[in-house]
Amino acid sequence: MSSPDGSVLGIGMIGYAFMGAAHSHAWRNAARVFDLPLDVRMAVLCGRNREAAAAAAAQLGWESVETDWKAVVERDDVHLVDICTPGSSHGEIATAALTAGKHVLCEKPLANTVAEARSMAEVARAARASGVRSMVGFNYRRVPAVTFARQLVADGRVGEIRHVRAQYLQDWIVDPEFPLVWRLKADEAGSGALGDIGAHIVDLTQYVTGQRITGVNAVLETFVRERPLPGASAGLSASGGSGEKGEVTVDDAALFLGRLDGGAVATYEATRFATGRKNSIRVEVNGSAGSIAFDLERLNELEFLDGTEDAATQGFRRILVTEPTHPYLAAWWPPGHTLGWAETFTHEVKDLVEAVGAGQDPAPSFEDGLQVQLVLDAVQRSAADRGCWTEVEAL
Ligand code: SOE
Repeated sequence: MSSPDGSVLGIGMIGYAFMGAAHSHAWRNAARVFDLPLDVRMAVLCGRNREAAAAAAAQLGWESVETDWKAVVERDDVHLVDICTPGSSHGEIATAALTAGKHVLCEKPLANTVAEARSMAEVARAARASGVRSMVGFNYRRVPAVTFARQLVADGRVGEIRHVRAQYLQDWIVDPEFPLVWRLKADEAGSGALGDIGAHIVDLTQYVTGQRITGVNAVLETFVRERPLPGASAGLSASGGSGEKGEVTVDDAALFLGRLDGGAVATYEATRFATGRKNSIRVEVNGSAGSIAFDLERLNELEFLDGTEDAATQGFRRILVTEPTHPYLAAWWPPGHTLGWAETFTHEVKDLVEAVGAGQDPAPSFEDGLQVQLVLDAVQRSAADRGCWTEVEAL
């Protein structure tokens, strides 16, 4: 809900590492760029270590600190809970928050298992009946060029979609001495590259094409099966601790073929072992009337080929997606003054606050998060079955 007079939306954020910092940037800036219907207050940041959480709150702009997430959910000045913790705690926190009547923004993937995601989607559905909103944080939908690509597809500019090609490539664990951080442990992260970054390209491609994956043939690989146990605080650029080793229980790379329900065929590659590729997302869609291609390293651009043009002069054109008529851009800078990665979260917050203010359901919903989880589950089942064709369970 919001404050008693309906004008203030108090935010409580649980977790404050990489994603927490990105979300904080968005909560700080969204109302300064966009004309939001509610007055966003960064009420409280929550972390288990009071001293570290207080330092983070001061740096990131939060008014107060809690060390127990249950206290955040109970606070009267918190109307929306933003979950930036490992996947293993998403279900418990989101369920408690929604049941207490707080709107929820939950980082992706929605959960670690289909069962958890299903239960979260059910709780969200029940909460929705009393005006309580929920959203999953698939931020790459909110790159203006990606949102624009969806519009082009919906307007029929690429025709009937034949091929979807998607890659999410990182390299932060190429070094076998990189420690066993939580993202490499199945009990905390659910899966590895598959859930962490594969989930993004599943959502992104389904969003752009408007089609859903119906089945997959998959391969998962874990190249480095043991890693040094980490020191006290370990993020994406962590170093090893005691010298002792532990088992890596997630995939390092996930590759799969898929069929989409509108007739397209697709290839997906998500890996943390693409040496030299830091955070590279590339998506291409080929249709009967044209093609589009997106590259996150050039996120202000969209490549578009109009196959209906004269063949002699036809070719991919590079559209600079900075015009006021492009998604989100009217509120930003004059044309040509480009945006960055962090703004995807600002757009996420803008869309969420607008939906809450309008009494509408934001997207992607927890059902959308569950549907992505069902795709991840089919990938895991296929890989465990030597890559056999595996249908995605229905919602
Ligand atoms: C780590 O791989 C990570 O922080 C992901 O968890 C994010 O979702 C992605 O956007 C950047 O990389």
